[in-house]
Amino acid sequence: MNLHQRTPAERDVAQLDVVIVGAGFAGLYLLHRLRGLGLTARAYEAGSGVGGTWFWNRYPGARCDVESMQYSFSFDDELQQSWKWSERFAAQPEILQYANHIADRYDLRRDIVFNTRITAATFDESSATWTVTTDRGERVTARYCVMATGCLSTARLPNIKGIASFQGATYHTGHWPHEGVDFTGKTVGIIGTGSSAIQSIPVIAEQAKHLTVFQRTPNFSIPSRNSAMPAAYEAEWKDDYPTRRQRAREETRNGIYGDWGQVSALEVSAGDRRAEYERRWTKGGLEFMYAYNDLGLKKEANDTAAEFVREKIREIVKDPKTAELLCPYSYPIGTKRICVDTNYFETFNRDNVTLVDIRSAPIDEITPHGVRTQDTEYAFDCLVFATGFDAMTGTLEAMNIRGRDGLALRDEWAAGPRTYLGLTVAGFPNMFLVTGPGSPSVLSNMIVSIEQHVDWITDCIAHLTQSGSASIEASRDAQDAWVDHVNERANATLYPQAASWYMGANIPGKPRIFMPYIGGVGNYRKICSDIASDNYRGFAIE
Ligand code: N01
Repeated sequence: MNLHQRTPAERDVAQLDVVIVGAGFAGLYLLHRLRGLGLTARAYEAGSGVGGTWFWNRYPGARCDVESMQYSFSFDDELQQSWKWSERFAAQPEILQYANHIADRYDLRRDIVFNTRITAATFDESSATWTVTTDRGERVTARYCVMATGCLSTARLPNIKGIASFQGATYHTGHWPHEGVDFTGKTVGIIGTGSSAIQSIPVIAEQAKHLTVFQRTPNFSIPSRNSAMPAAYEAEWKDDYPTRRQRAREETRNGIYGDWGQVSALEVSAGDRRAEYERRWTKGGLEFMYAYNDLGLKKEANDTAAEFVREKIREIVKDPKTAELLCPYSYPIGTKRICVDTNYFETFNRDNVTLVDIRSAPIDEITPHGVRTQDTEYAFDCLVFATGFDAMTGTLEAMNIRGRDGLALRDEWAAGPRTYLGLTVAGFPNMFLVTGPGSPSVLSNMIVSIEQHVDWITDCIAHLTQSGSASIEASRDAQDAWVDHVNERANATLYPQAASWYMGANIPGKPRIFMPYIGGVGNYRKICSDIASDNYRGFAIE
């Protein structure tokens, strides 16, 4: 039955076991697992289709920087054996096709309400239930509420004077028009040089009459060396899937099976180190950063990798002044999300591409016709904002989430997010977060982390259902201890040295807290399992 065919009154009284916010990969898998438990669940999705991040981020060049053989579900062997990826790194349309395949294969759409945004969620203590409210004025009540809202789902426009006055077309990479954009013959300005910009700049440059890139902070990027999926490589993976998936889940820092170096960058000779970086640069992809085990920990070790990449930039980019502007110096490599590209630095050798350094001459204003920096005025037909997201907390805080005693999540997190395991929040019984702050989430292969969280949450709900319990809530003490542990692990690394979105530094006024858990997915999985096995240590169950 199509849920929208029900009358408002029928919808108002609907009682579910679980209400899910979001139908990206997390919401889809959760719905599938909950159905398997015989529970009633429904997902609400703001978009008109499934796929979450891959539904919204349709900018030119969008693709995943985790290899396709690994950026995919492992819970169903038939699925992973039968699905065929066409490229080593899948592009957005193919990943979206995969999300749609998941929805169809497991018949999930009948329990997803599309084009509907959850605006509020309120816990009622007397019944231990959540009531969520939609932007269509519907309310639905459920025992449990799971926020499968993604980590990068609130796109952010910069607070630049005059932004609304621009008379040409404007686009945000995270909200790209579904029909695509034809930049042929256009003069285009793009603001931002993060992962989204680094992927889209080479593709837009091929189309546009002229592309001007406004860069505030240069980024480290590694070539992907993407290719059509080699048949032998696919077969090797499919033959060995159980072992590789298990190792990715249990033994790695980030849920990616790969060539992890076991020694310090400082233990080997300069020549050997150079050869190793060269080998990894030639192979392409994120594995460059796995070369040594202390690149994220020791500045001296990190400097060796950073300088190698800067040398590559100087080699690739012909104009020495442009090359130098593209070289990052202000943070250790990897402490802002490392980028993976196809022809990014090469694109600055094109005659129709100009790099503008807005660190030395900031943007003063967006005008009706373009952009005015402190020293120059630029005219454009189109402006692209590749300016990122209010990451990890933005989507949750945009909803009016109220727990015990009317407590608002926004207020609880005013000084930064506080969670127990990144899965739950004290004061918010029966609410779960998938890949929330305080879990490995954005530092990991998201699908590995999503599967782990969804499995943990469904096991927990099964346990509560079987034991006849009505509610589960993290204790403040357990939460405080977890937050301390998350901070302690982060502070032992170089990561807090970067003004990154991991730190909330891209949003004026956002507390500077390193939000994800950097203790590693293998280690984290074990902690979560041990806590569940120990009768849900740190939780009150009633
Ligand atoms: O966003 P970002 P993104 N004036 O926040 C600049 C994932 N992802 O969408 O660094 C001028 O990284 C800002 O400058 P600065 C991935 O996890 C994955 O690119 O703050 N500039 C920066 O250059 C990634 O990390 C994939 O100085 C302004 C840029 O805008 C995350 O999504 C692909 C500005 C924002 O970069 C976010 O990436 C794409 C202002 N007022 C994304 N405000 C893959 O899997 C911001 N900027 C490959």
